[in-house]
Amino acid sequence: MVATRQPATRRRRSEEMVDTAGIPPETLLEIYETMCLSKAMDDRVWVLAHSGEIALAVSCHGHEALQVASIYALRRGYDWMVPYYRDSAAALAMGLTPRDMMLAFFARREDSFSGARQFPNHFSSRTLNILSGSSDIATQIPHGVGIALASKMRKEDRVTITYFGDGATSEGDFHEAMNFAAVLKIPVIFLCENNEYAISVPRRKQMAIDDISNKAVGYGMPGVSVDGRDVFAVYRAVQEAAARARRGEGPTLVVANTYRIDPHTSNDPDRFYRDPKEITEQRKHDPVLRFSAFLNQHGFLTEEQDAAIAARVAAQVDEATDYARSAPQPVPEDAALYLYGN
Ligand SMILES: Cc1ncc(C[n+]2csc(CCOP(=O)(O)OP(=O)(O)O)c2C)c(N)n1
Repeated sequence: MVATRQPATRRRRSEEMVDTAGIPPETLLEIYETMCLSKAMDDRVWVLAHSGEIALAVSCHGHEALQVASIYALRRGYDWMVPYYRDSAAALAMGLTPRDMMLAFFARREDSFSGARQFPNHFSSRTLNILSGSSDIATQIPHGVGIALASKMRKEDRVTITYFGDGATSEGDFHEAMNFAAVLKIPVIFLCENNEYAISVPRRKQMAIDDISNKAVGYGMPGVSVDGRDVFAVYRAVQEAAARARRGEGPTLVVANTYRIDPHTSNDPDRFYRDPKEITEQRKHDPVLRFSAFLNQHGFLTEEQDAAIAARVAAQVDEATDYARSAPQPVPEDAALYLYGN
């Protein structure tokens, strides 16, 4: 995953003090591998969509650091994740597998999200605490607040994180959810993935403020704005928001600023609304390459380890693609399943 590799450091970890926000070395590698897996899945799914094998691809390229770091800052398997359609790296970090995802992309009978009923990129898992969502922008935000309210009423110390884009912060659902959560001190983290666009609408045409976290002020909750391409900045902000929520102090708005490198979806002709030079410039800040360079520079990742990760990731994506491609289609007799009570 390293494009222009820094020379591998010869220093041993124990000889230098590197601030990793308390994340142990083996977890750093796990985070990195999940980011690489997400990127490889996005690349594969993009090709499958353009070759007509699957209906649609939605890439989170540029969002990998913020999504994976935010999940690792929580208690996976215990806390709740309420995603939107761009959250595939976060879903992988929660424990979904490439096979789970490919079965849904190919709309196979075995698809565990919905038995091939959902729109692409609408991940869910009962066992991993990932809520199924709809495609309507921002509707998942009040759902996340509702789940977090249930945790509070049950006196559990579970936190819910709900994700959404910059465009979603213009929706009524966002405002109502923020207000309700702040008034009732609900243990929810609002994580805004600011990628500068809502399809073709740039952020400056969407809102008159520069820092989206200022929106928190109007509801009486803390709002923090961080570099969404920096694993550690996001990890710290979410960890603090989660601690606050578990202490009963209520919600936090975390805004992770990044850039959407790929078009909105595989059907989006983005050349009509943004300059390709802008994308070329932003690619230099690719969060996966940035994290790889950090790990390499500080002796957490050797070239051999990086090659092994790339091989594992490629094998997983190949296996998932082959499995889903040849998995059985849904059958007509199942069409009404999950729609009506029996
Ligand atoms: C209520 C609603 N309005 C419009 C749409 C069409 N739509 C789909 S994605 C999208 C842009 C959302 O942008 P943002 O929230 O910034 O997320 P991003 O896709 O950039 O990650 C819009 C307007 C929709 N799905 N739902």
